[in-house]
Amino acid sequence: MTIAPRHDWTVDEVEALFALPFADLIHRAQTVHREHHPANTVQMSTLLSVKTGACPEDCAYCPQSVRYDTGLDREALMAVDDVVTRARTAREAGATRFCMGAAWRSPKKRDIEVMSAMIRGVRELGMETCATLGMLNKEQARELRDAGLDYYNHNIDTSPEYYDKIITTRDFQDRLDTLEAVREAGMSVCCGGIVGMGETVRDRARMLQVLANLEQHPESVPINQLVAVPGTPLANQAPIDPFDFIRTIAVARILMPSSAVRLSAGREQMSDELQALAFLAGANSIFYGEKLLTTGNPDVEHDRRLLDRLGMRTAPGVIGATHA
Ligand code: SAM
Ligand code: DTB
Ligand code: SF4
Repeated sequence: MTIAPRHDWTVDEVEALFALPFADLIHRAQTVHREHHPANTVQMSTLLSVKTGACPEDCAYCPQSVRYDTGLDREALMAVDDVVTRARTAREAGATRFCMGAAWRSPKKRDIEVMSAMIRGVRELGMETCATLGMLNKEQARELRDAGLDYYNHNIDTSPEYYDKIITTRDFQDRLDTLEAVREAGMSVCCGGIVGMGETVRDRARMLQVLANLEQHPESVPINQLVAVPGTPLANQAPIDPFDFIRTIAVARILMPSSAVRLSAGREQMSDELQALAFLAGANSIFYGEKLLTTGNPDVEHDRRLLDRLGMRTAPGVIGATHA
């Protein structure tokens, strides 16, 4: 029997899921997964950083903040044609969604115009479109929607309680306001977070509780493992226990049964076996392509081989899922 998704989780209930014996948690997550999704199927998104570095925000994990010396070369907003060419290559490699990321606190008027042209160009290729451009107001969200943007990525990143240990240039409510603007415009929401930043299990539970208790679950929930980049304040952060990472995926799957749970940043640092466990725990989406935004990702041949070895196939994209 399929139980209707809940939006009233308490943090204690969520923490209790984290505390289950590992096998019990994975079994429960895989059971929920099969009730709501085709088994052995993974959705593939390719990322491109269309504007890189020099971001005024101070996110402690991010190599693109202007405040940290990470040796990253800044790049201005890319030309529309170049972005569309990259999207075509991603489509030919097998990606169904193309996600354009920009290191902005929030886009300016002219940025929205250029992004709109990019979105139109990518959508003409028959790909789903996603963008992550920082904070949006309602009007900006509507403009992007009108250009054909299917998904907007905007992560809450961590718990409300831990947020100011990671970012001081905005607050948690700013994130929620943008998510509301995206929803109101009628786009699909891609929203998740990062684990391995020194947060407690309760912080992880709170982060997932906030996502699960939104009026509507995000259609995509990226779970990133911190990529500890030299030069950032989190450069020397001790890595998370891999089983705790998998637990986070499993709890996300149980709380948000119909959402795509994306095994996101950090895959390059993971063994094939750990990634297989993540799929078993209910992950059914990945970032595909040799680069995330500025850091590495497994190469395409390796991922194809991994999916083959696991008997997994790729999911077709569904353009315009939430707006015609
Ligand atoms: N500037 C926009 C924003 O912050 O919303 C969009 C781009 S930002 C790079 C997108 C997301 O990438 C962040 O919210 C964070 O979750 C993730 N991210 C950035 N650096 C990361 C890192 N070193 N490890 C894991 N995830 C990271
Ligand atoms: C998300 O949750 N993870 C992606 C995407 N959304 C934009 C970004 C990961 C970035 C990892 C660090 C980098 O490559 O700069
Ligand atoms: Fe800027 Fe986004 Fe990086 Fe924060 S995560 S520093 S907002 S690019």
